[in-house]
This record gives sequence, C-alpha cells and structure tokens, in this order.
Amino acid sequence: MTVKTVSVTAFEGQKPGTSGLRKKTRVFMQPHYLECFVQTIFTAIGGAAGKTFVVGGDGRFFNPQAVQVILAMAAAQGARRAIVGQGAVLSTPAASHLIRLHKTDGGIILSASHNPGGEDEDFGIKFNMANGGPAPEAVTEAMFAATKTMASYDILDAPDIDLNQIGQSQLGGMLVDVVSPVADYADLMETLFDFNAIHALFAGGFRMRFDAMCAVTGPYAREVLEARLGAAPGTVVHGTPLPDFGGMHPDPNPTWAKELMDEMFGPDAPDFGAASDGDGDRNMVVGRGIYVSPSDSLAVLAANAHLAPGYAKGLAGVARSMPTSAAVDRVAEKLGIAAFETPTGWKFFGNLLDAGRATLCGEESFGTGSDHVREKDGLWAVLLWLNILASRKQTVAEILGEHWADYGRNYYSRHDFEAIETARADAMMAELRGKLTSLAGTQVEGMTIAGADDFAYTDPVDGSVSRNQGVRILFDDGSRIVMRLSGTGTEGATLRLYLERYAAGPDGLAQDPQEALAPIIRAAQQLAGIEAHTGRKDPNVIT
Ligand code: G16
Repeated sequence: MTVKTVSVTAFEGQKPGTSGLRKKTRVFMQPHYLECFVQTIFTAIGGAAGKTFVVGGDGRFFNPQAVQVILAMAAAQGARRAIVGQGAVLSTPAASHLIRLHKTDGGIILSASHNPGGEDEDFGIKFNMANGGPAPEAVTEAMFAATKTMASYDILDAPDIDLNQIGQSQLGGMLVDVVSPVADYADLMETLFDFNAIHALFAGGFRMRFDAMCAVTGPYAREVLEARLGAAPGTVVHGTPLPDFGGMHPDPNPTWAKELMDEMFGPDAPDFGAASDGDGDRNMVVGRGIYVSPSDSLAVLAANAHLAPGYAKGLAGVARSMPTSAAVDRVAEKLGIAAFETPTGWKFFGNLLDAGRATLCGEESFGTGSDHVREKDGLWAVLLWLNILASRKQTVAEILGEHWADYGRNYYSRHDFEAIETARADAMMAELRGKLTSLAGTQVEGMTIAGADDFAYTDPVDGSVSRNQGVRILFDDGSRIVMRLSGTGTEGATLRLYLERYAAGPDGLAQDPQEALAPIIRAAQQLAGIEAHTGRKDPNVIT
C-alpha cells in the first residue's frame, strides 16, 4: 500500500456553517471535494499523526464511500487508530459518547442532520474535538483559512475495508476498530435514567410512538425502548435507516413529522409520541392531543430533571441559545441556578459544559442535551421525558398545564422562509440592522419597543467574542422578535423569524400560539419589510 500525494486546486466556498460544512451531495461527490475538506480538518488540528479518531455518519447517501476516503487519508497521514461504527454508521450523540469514552483526539461525523438525504439532496461533514463537542469557531475558522490555500492531500492507495463486520483490521499502519454503533450509547442511557420505573410504566399499558423517520435513530430506539425498556414491538416506526430516508424529510417538527402529529391528535392516540432527525441529535415531543414546543420542553426538563437518577443531585446551571424562549430562565431563577444565553449552534455550549457551569442545554431548533455528551441528544431527551412521566404519574398535558400555572407561559413560534434569494435576504437584514439604534421608544402595533440590537456573546469561560449572532427587537412587556439567517441550509438563504410573548397567568394560558403572537408577527412584517424584500408573505414552515 502506497501513499499518494494528489495535487489539487483549492475549492471556493468550503466555509463551515452553524454545524460543519453542508452542501448538496453532488457537490461533495465531485472529485477531490471531500478530500480537500478532510485535509483542511487535519491541517487545522495540527495533523493526524499518532492520533485516534471516531468516524461515522448518519447513513445517508454517500456516507459509506466518504468514510472509506476519511480512513484512507487518516491512515496515509499517520493516524494510530480509527473507531468506526458498524456499517459506517453512528448517530451524532453516539459519536460524541465514543470520543469521550475512548478519550480519542476527536471525531469526524458525516451528516447534514435534519436536511433530506440522497444523491440530489444534502450531505455534510464536521469535526468534533476531544471533548466530544463540535469544533469551536476558532477551529472552524482555521479550517476555512486552510481551504483557501489547499494545494494537495495525501491518501493511501488501498482497497476499501469491510466495515460491516465488528472487529479489528489494519489499514496501512492504522488500526481500524469497527464497533457496535448502539451498545455503548444504550449502556450510557442506563446509567442516567430509572430504567426499572420506565419499564414498569410500559408494563402497565403506557403506549408510545417513536418516529425515527427512516434515519439513524431507528436501531438505537429499538434497542433502548423496545428491547431494554419493554415497549411494545412496533413502538418505533420508520425504524430502518435508509440512504434517502425513504424520501422523508427527517426534521422532527409538526410540519415534517405530520404522520406522528396526526396520530397523536387522532382517536385512540398513544400516551406519548416522539420523533428524531437524520443524525439523532434532535427530538420532538408530543403528548396525546398536545404538542410540546422545544423551548417548553427544555423548561419542563430543567424543572423535573432531579427525578432521574443521573440528575438527582440537581443542575449546576442551564443554557439556551438566544432565540430559544426564556421559559427555562424562569425555572433557573426558581431553582437559584445560573442561566446562560448563547448564540445559535451547539458548539457554544461546550465550554459551559466542560467547566461544569451548565448541566442542561437546549435550543428552539428541537435540540436538548446535557453534560453526558457534548452534542444534543434526541433519544436522551425522550428518555428524560419518559422518566418524568413514570415518576410523576401524570399525562404530558397535565405536566405542561401545571408548569404554565407555576411559571407563566412563554408563547413561542418560529417562522421559516426557506430558499430566499441570498442577495435579497442580505439586503433585508442589512436594512434592519441599519435602523436598530433608532427603534427604542418607538411604537409598532400598539406596542413600545424597549431596545434593539445585534446579539453578541462573550464566552464566560474563555472570553472569546462572537458578534452579529441575530437581530433582537425587545418590547417593554418582555415580548421579542428575533431574526437571523440560518447557517445550515444549502439552497439560497433561509430567514428564521422567532417570536415570543409572555403571559403570566392565571388567565390566558390556553391560547393558540399563533393567535397569541399575532400582533408580534405583524410587527415583524412591518419592521423588517419581509414581504417587500423577499416577495414572501407567509413562511413555509411554522414550528
Ligand atoms: C445545528 C446546530 C444547532 C442549531 C441548528 C439550526 O443543528 O447544531 O445548534 O440550532 O443547526 O441552525 P440554523 O438556525 O443556523 O439553521 P443540526 O441538528 O442541524 O446539527
């Protein structure tokens, strides 16, 4: 086996976004494209020599071929060992766990998360650090810088290795360890939750539906829910991962997980429903006849986490991304613990978790997690809900109702305007940013604006500063409008409009969120001129 040095011309636009590099699959499949980006990863981390990496992906189209390329490049560049999920598959949280469990130097994860998969859909790649978490901005910026001067990469000229059999083999000087993608992760879950109580819940007739959306979580959910916790066979649906996710859009929200929503709001609905995304880090939770928004889910989990053995001694603090509703802040205040507000992107939670300052983190984008790994974790969130349901012996609707009665309700919704022409979206944001300083004190829709800014974050652990993380317009009654452009799309620009209004109760806690937020929605249209700029009046996705 020989090492080939391949000369290349640098590609433009290999800039990591909110969570790694995401592009159309065909872009990744063009000669040298993936290789160049893998080379920049190794360059940015000071080389691969002597290092151990976890490698795997969410099983989407091109995942197996990409893993072979990464292994051949790691071997050519002197890596010591690669730990690979059987079949080249690992969910994102399971990869994070393996990085930590084996104390590796990091991991390369192949996924475009909740974006559809297939030859004409999306693909992605990201690097996670030795703590198991996504590379911080300083590292992704070093990667992007390296992409611009890329001139060659080294790769081993070797036949593909068999990744379908668990066991060890040698690729050049590198040991390849093919491991079960599921077993270690499932064992970790047993250390955090009261499996006996959840088992008893299912044994008592509690019914659940888990929609894995033909993506990576199917085998994890079957093992944990059906095999270890005794949920009825068939609890997990769409449980076989497919390269194109069976044509499903594996984004667990009411729009894309419509089949689950219809079942949960239909006759004879199960007691509890959940869905997860392409790579298993996102979750949606639904009770019988009631949808739980991700921001409310985070708040309920924070208020009740002590009921699970892994969190019985309480939480050090909680963290949420800036656009996530402030519902969890109210819980933190009552518990007397810190609440952190970070920019969008799980990577911003890493330092807080490592420093022991936050135990639970969450985002409006259907991500919730804790310090057990350094990624958000869909099945983990579902298990914490199950533990709480088993312990409180109440329905989801009762738990949510009591939560709102205790803390008040943060009405919340996100409106997405997808595939807008990038120049028009940029012009709209620039115009809005230009008038932020003049908004305070003015009135819109009968509401007074208290202040407006572009969110900047100073990491309390390492002091690094991240600017321009989203426009905030704050009203004097605590309501908010937040606007930013997504960093995970692959087509044009996606405008995310986040809307929030607080109702203290006891009255007015049971409104329809879109009705409760109607004046704020109108205010956003007026202030940003969304229709005038983009030609779009209504969003494509509402969560
Ligand atoms: C990623 C990030 C999340 C972020 C989400 C949406 O999730 O890890 O922190 O909230 O993207 O980001 P954006 O609003 O920029 O599209 P995932 O599940 O796609 O890896």
